Amino acid sequence: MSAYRCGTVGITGRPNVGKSSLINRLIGQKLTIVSPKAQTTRHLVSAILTTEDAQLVFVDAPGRPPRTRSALHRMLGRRAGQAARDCDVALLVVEALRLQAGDLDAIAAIPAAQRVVVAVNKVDRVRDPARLLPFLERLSKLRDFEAIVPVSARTGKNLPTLLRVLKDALPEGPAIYPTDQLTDRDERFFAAELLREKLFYALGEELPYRCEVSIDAFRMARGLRRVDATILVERESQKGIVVGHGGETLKRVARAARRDMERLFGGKVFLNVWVKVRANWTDDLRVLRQLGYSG
Ligand SMILES: Nc1nc2c(ncn2[C@@H]2O[C@H](COP(=O)(O)OP(=O)(O)OP(=O)(O)O)[C@@H](O)[C@H]2O)c(=O)[nH]1
Ligand SMILES: [Mg+2]
Repeated sequence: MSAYRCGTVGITGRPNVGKSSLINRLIGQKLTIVSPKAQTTRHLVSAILTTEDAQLVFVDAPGRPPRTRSALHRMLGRRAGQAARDCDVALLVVEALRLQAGDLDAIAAIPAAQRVVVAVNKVDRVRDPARLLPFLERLSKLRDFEAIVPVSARTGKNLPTLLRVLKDALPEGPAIYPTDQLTDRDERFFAAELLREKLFYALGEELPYRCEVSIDAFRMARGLRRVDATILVERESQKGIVVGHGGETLKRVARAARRDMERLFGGKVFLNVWVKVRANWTDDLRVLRQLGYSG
């Protein structure tokens, strides 16, 4: 029998290529939030996959923001590169047939000595398979990769191959997390993230980037989780949009978030949500630190 392997897999790639979707599909649980909009992920989240012969610790990370606009963007930019630096193997995610400047930036930010596996995601969208081979060839010239695997987070195509390649690239060693542990984050963190994800779906193009969620209280009482959350926005007018006509938008967002929390936590949740204005929170270092953005 081959030796047990264990290590960290740091995700990198431009925004919206499906990094978080891929992790969720590999783990088989929604641990990291996903949306059709770029820059959904803001935090480093570990998702742990334990199998009979290996433990893989996937570290999800934000895609590299295109421009350095606010203090929040600068922090996200630092996190984008960090996961691929501080890991045993980097997993670069690109979109099939869509190589852009952001992909090249992500590749350039990976240290030369780092092992890199490439997942060419969203192959379910490729209409003409003949175009895939030249694309893979073009990719292979960009850097010395351990492997390039065409996959689909949506259909699950080729994910067993991707897992095998990643396992082979990990060092030998015993599991570092208990075998039933799925993540390094607590329920409080997921409560905030799931609520933030619903804002990405409910609000227009710009507003999700002006919103953040903080959890004011998280208590367990007689089998019920009571969660008090605040959605921060930057302006009074934004608060109006988040609350919506007759409070409809906020109600819808809270209901969807509560359902996801109940699914993830496996129990009933009572969720209270407020909306507060914190002018310029995306540029306020003190507020950003309170929200868990550091460095
Ligand atoms: N068709 C198709 N869509 C996918 C696939 N994987 C992800 N998507 C979609 O791509 C969009 C972005 O997915 P995310 O997982 O949030 O992407 P990300 O790279 O984590 O994005 P950021 O966190 O913003 O950097 C979502 O709408 C997903 O449903 C796939 O294999 N096929
Ligand atoms: Mg993401």
